[in-house]
Amino acid sequence: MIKQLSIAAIALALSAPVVAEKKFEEHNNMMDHGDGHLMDMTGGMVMGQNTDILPGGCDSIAATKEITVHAGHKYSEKFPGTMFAFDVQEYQFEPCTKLTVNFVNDDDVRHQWMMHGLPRYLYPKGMFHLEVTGPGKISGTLIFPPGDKTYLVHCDIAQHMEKGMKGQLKIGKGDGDLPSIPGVSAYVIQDDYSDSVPEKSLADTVVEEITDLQKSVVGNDSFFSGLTVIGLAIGLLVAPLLARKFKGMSGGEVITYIIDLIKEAIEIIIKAINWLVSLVKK
Ligand SMILES: [Cu+2]
Repeated sequence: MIKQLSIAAIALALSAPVVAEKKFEEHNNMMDHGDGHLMDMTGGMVMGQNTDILPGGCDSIAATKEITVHAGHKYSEKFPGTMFAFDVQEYQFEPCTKLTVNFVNDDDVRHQWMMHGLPRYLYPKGMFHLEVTGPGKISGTLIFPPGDKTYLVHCDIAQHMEKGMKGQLKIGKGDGDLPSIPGVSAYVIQDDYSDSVPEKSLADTVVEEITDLQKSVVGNDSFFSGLTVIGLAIGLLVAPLLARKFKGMSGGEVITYIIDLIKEAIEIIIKAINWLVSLVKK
């Protein structure tokens, strides 16, 4: 019985799930669902793939190009306020170019390289889309339409574009810059921190005044801070007075006396603060 139990325990230990880091995956064994839609069971997807149909207005394929695009958190480091980015924010190609995009996800989350505004008769939903979940690589091909136009490329996962994962792809001369492309064009909504600087509080004002006072009394490079010096001076003056006062008093009397003293001290401090504030406001 004991032997059986120990075998069961060993079996349980061996079957315990091991949390392994996800390995880089080449998504090159895709199921073809037709209409340029390919996907696999491990988070790889291509939509709008077109390797051979010439868009209307293109006499022939003008050029055949290939690029590798990286997506990852680390590429956002050069753009303050962002969290995600592609390694490159701007691309330019001749009209009617056949482009193969190798999309590499350097993060452990899901990323996309999605291009919008393509002719819908050729690209379902006007879109060319590459997607990889976790570290990996996927490739897709499309043929650009003719004409000068600027296309948005972005990651459509919630908040990834807003946090920096977007770029622009110009066909020909393009037709202007899109807004909020990190490092390329101005943000539509610029971060504004001007209201977040808190107004000076009364306590800050008092501390500043006291510090100034200390500097004028003790100087800046004194070993003792001004406050220490003031504290020591008060202590030296008050201690012998108190010692004389407490002679012959009962414990209760001493406590009552100290509380009265503290009350008086607080009143004096409040008066001093009011005076300092009135000085500042002048
Ligand atoms: Cu993303």
